Amino acid sequence: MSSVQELGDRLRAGNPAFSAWCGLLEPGIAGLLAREPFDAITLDMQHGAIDLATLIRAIPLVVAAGKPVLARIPVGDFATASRLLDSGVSGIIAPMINTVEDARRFGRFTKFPPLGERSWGPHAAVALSGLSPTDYFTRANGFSIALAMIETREALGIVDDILATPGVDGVFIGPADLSIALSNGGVVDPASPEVEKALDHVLARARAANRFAAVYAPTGERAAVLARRGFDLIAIGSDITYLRTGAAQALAAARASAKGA
Ligand code: 3PY
Ligand code: MG
Repeated sequence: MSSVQELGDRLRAGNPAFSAWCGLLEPGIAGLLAREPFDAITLDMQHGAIDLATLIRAIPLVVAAGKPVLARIPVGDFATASRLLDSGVSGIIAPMINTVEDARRFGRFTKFPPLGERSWGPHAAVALSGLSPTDYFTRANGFSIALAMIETREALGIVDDILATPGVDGVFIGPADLSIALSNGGVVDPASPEVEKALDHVLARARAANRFAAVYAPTGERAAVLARRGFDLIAIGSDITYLRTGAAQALAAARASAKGA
């Protein structure tokens, strides 16, 4: 089965799925990271430099490595969500879902009728999924995963309604923005006590609703902590942090051994 259809199964498998996070304007980075043992690759159009054409070019590279692609869309850009699904993305992460209407619009753009209002035109997705157009139409609502970001006080207050929205398959917590919101603009601290409490609350509500719970972790160490807490999907760091960490480690090792010689 093509990885285009597999994201939901990987999230339901019981082991937490770890995703790479890409924002640099080069599709080959996602293609290369897909060859590392990540469970999925996420490309970020909200804060990353990555544009629509670059993201669409990355999809076949990641699928060829047997991994599903997730994409974070810019705030409120639900039409782009449909377009990315048409290109073979398996999961959409929508930032700043702060009202029930935001959640409804998101669900409608990511699912075909009768559940939603996604328009027909998944030419690349049909090819990459290995399905006939008819089978793609029948199955896509089941394997295209829509994750609504919870990252404000408003979203926290309506998390049950967001989780109950038709077409929304789960939530994705943005702990950095949530920390800013919960400190009334005081601090960015993705592991603050207020955020920790909110993480537990949202995770419990997602479990009760039988929906996916996903979260962003700045480091692998933090991802391990969140995996033990029970999240289904954890996105780790970013391509820029992988580069910086790798560069810093290589240089530190070189300088240390040069001194020792
Ligand atoms: C946040 O932590 O606010 C995010 O959006 C994760 O990238
Ligand atoms: Mg955010």
